[in-house]
Amino acid sequence: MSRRSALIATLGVILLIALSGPAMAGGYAVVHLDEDPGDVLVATPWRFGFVVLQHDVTPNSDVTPIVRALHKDSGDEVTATGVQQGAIGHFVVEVTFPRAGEWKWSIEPRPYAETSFATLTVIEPEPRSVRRWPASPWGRYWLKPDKIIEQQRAATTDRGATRTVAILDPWVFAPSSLQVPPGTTVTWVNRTATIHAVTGNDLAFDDSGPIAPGQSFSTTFEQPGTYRYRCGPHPGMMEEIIVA
Ligand SMILES: [Cu+2]
Repeated sequence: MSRRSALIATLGVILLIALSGPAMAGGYAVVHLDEDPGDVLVATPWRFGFVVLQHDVTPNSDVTPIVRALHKDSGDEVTATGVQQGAIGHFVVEVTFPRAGEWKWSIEPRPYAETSFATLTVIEPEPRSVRRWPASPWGRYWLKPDKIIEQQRAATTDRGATRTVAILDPWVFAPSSLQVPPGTTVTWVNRTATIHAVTGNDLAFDDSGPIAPGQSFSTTFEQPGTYRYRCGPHPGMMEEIIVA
């Protein structure tokens, strides 16, 4: 009898260990887009494909992938459900954005947690009648668009400090809480052998896409506030950036 209860207790402990900590986060899936989004136009269906990989290794069709996009200015939400097509674990979906501007978006391969992607800029289609550049070849030298953008970028990031958050085993962000002045660029470096992602709870937070081992992701925090974030595929990894 005592031997049996000892056995039951042992089994119970094994079960508890199996269900707790990193093992529980072990059930995860990562979404990879077939290709980078490119130019996405407002009010125009955007059809694209993606692959769902269990533990970022094995293609898995046994999920319901929900695409969710939030317009950063208005908070408008668009959702769509992927349909399995082609190889195992491959899905296609069509999304139509009703507004131009920046959309924060992710794909949640239910029952697993989401993979977030870089903020998508949805653009207005260019009117055919308006010509962007003067017909004269000399106009190109006067109006070089790349230079204007570069100058604007330099002006907004010159003052910025840079800080690093390491992603370490056993799947943690270090430091867990980081306080920085406005204008700081924070870089997350994945020093583990597993894919991770930086997914902000706040609409103002520009998410990373999947960050492969050895890769990094940077974003600049302009506005004061507390920005909580998590790892999309492993939502148990959860930390914050305080901009003050
Ligand atoms: Cu992770």
